Amino acid sequence: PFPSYAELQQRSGVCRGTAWGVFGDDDQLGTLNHLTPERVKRSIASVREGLRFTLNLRLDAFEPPLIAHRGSPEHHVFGLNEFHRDDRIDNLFTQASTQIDGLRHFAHPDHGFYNGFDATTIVKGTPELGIQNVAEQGIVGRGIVVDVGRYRDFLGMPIDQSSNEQITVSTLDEALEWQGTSLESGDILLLRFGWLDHMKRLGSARPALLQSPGLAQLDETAAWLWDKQLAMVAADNIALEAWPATGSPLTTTAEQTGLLPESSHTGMLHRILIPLLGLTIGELWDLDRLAEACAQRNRYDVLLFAEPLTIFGGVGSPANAIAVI
Ligand code: UVW
Repeated sequence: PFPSYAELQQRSGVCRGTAWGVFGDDDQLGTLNHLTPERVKRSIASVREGLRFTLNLRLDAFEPPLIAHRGSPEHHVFGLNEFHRDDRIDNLFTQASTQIDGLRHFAHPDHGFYNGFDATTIVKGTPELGIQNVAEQGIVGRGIVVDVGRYRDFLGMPIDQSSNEQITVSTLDEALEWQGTSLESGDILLLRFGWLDHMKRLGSARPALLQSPGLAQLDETAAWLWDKQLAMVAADNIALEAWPATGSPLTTTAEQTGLLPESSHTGMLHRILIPLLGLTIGELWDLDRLAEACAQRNRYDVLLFAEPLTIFGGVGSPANAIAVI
């Protein structure tokens, strides 16, 4: 039987609280292992009309960049003669726009990288936990859109998109129930908070200091995502979880003892989801048009494809995500 989140907390030794070894001692895919051939086959049932929705923003969607240290891509078009064109992109930060964050992205300060891979192997030119592992398989499965933003509008309590409101799992449960949708093992969760729509409307008027509503930095969030046996979770906001993080209960021992100074990563759910649970994350996914189509049809399941770039030893990648309904 598949271990529950509560059971993971009962494990002994270095594995306490982690999913290390659950998918195999050498596993490098984490929860993407839930995408079994049977589930991939079943996801085709979500295609009723053959309508395609790209979930990708432009690579240069944000100018100035959303996150200061992830600069803007510089696109060059050149030709060997006047009848020929090639192009090149310099300064491509793989996580500057619609992205997949792979299992290299975060280590837990107390425990390290997913499945115990040594930090010294997580460098350029090595394969460990690289995004090429995901690209070799491709991500294909049943996606479930959960339109949390629309649900909160319906309640007459719109999410404050300029805040870092913590969205709890009880809101996710309510939104699923409101939609009449239930999750199955192996689903890919597509969370629309409405934040990206808000950013699009603000355009260049967006504030320099970003805040974004998102998943609550609580242990119960990690438990919910794990126990639903989700293959992957993607959202239309900047970090999937609320940003900046306010999750002081998730502060690590390394920080409590002063070994690691507090930073913008302090309290982040990322530190549980990626290294401890092996969950691949999607951020800045443009779910607006898809969610509108889902609402019109009152149907929220989709066939989802996402194919990261085959970057050997890559941390993240543009998502290249498409939904078909
Ligand atoms: C943020 O930095 C806000 O999130 P991520 O590193 O996952 O893109």
